[in-house]
Amino acid sequence: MKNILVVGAGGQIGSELVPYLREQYGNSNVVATDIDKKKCANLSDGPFEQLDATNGKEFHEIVKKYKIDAIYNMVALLSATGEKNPELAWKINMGALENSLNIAKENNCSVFTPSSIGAFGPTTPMDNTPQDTIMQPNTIYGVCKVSGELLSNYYHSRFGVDTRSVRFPGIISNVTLPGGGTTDYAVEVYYEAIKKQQYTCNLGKGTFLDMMYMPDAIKACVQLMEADPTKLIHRNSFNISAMSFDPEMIADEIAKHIPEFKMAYDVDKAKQAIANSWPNSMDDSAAKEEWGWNPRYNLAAMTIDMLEKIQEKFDKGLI
Ligand code: AKB
Repeated sequence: MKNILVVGAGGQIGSELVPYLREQYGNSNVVATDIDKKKCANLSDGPFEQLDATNGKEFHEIVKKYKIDAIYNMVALLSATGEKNPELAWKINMGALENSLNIAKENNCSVFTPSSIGAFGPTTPMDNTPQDTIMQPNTIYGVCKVSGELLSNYYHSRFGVDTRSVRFPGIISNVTLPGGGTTDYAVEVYYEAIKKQQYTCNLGKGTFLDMMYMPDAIKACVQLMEADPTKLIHRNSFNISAMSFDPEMIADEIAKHIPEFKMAYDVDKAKQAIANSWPNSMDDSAAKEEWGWNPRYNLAAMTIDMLEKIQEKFDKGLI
């Protein structure tokens, strides 16, 4: 039986990854940690430790205490927030990763840490972006992601650490809101559609980006960590996608269920510049071939589920 540590458990992905891992491996085998205890209030059915992941000593003590075998490092300041404070973004994003890798090396743990479409930049081929291609991001978030991919590959080849990663697209969920990302509009639009039947989008028409529904994102993390290592040609990091759309397409899909829904536009220049530097759609055939990546949700199926779940919250007065 594996002992798993999730670092950054209170974030958008961590808050749904922990319950999924606890279902798979048992509550007591999955330790949740976050710098903010309040964000993990719903994870009280298993062990929790408050942890600033940039504090290597405390991080190491927790790994020892729970005899951890696998670390999921979900700590990150996202792309738009990162541009507001690049030094902090580097310190947090790289600090958490560096500690995860060093502690994994010393304690023989495997490490999952997400990369992102943000690892690509304006010189990357935009359509059907290849698995192995030019990566010259112009955001600090992207610089951290490329550095993280390289560092994780280095720890694998040099020290034999079992490092694995995916390049996540925008992740859409109805549980925890994202914060400070360029793709956040694709979550906010569903909440506003239920609450006000209208939404003002901060990215322009025609801005195509890869996206994914949270159940597929969670499945990807665990499926890759469980994959047969002999089948993995790549490690850090795999392109994965489930759909690619622009704001007009998501608005049209929502309008099929809420006919009065209207989308307006008020473009945020900083976010638009970031979105323009990212791929329109990625080629994820390497993930399909090497570990069986196979997403379940497309835009239509995700929209039905999102609207249903958010409507339930609205009816209960939770939002
Ligand atoms: C962001 O928009 O910063 C993230 C991402 C695509 O990595 N959602």
